[in-house]
Amino acid sequence: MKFNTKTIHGGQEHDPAYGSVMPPIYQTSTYAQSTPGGHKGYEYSRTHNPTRNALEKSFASIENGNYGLAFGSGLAAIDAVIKLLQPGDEVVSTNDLYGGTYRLFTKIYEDFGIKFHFIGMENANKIEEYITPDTKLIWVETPTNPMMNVIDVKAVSKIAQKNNVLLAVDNTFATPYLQQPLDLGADIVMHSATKYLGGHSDVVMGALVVRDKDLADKLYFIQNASGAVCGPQDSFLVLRGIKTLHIRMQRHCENGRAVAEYLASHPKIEKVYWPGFESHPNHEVAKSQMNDFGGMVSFTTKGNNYDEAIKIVENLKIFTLAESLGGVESLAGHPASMTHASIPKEEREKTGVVDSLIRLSVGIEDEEDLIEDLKQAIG
Ligand code: P1T
Repeated sequence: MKFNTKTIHGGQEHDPAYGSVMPPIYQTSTYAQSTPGGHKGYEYSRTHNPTRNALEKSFASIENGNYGLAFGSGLAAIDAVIKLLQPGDEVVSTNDLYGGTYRLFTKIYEDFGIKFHFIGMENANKIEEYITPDTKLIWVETPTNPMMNVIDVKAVSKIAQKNNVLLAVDNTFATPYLQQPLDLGADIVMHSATKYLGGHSDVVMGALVVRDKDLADKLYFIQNASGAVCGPQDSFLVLRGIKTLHIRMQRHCENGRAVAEYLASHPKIEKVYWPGFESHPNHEVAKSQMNDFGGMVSFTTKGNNYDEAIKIVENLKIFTLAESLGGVESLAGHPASMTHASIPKEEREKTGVVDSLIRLSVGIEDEEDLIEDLKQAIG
């Protein structure tokens, strides 16, 4: 099955009870048993729920994996991955990543004795310098949030395999429409399904997909034992969202390109971060591992003035000033004061998250309206 068919049919069966084409929302916490253990495969909805299972199969299908897991948020999915580790273990992570992921790693898991090394991974060979006998996981976000750096997943996976270390890739920005990290050698794919997979800014959810049965069993154990699962209504909404992922992504990419090119031509703009530009330092890697360049675009203004950046995001009328990304509607954010405020100023500035940086999640509205909006807001 090809990708565009998988988004609609991947892992899905018509409901056995009445043949409903969409899986029913099994809004139940528990299931009747005829005798202790005498049930139809479902005991309790933290462990299994038919609507969630349908979604988990869809996750596995679109990411070319064998096992999918759905969680109550993207961070809950990341949390489950880190729970594979033990005190004393080490993780090598991209240094430019979602602020909440950084906060989870440094403010929760460092206290449990896990050591994190945050490094730029644009040159994958640099990772080896940080690998010790205690390294158990490499954590990659690509493209990174919000600087749009692109990491060569195939090159990183070779290093991971050579050193017997798990490789997890946060595929939230790209989605499987643009890149499929398991095919590039990753062991775990993670999503904030809140974003493009859901696609309509109406759900908070996380996803993991793996191929290996042992790894899947460990993660299913953690999912059930820790309990950060999503509910059946939200599972239904994301399953519905995935059915249009390919056509939404196509338009996100077209509009992303138009917005990036417009911004690059604007005299007040200092720099535009979008991997589709030939001048982007990782453009060749992006071209080889992604099918297109996505709808996320970040930029800075000349003079790097905090107040000016705030004024621009306040002036926007079609772009909504809001956290999050990946919905049909365009959103704008100011990472330094919003999504990445939990990263200390000197740390975030090292990766380029400066005061004037604005991040756009370019939606699927009419391209001309989006450009007009940016024109009037930037002035
Ligand atoms: O918000 P949640 O569903 O828990 O997902 C966390 C997360 C993980 N990984 C990436 C790359 C993300 O972008 C996010 C969430 N990001 C935002 C809310 C944001 O505005 O960047």
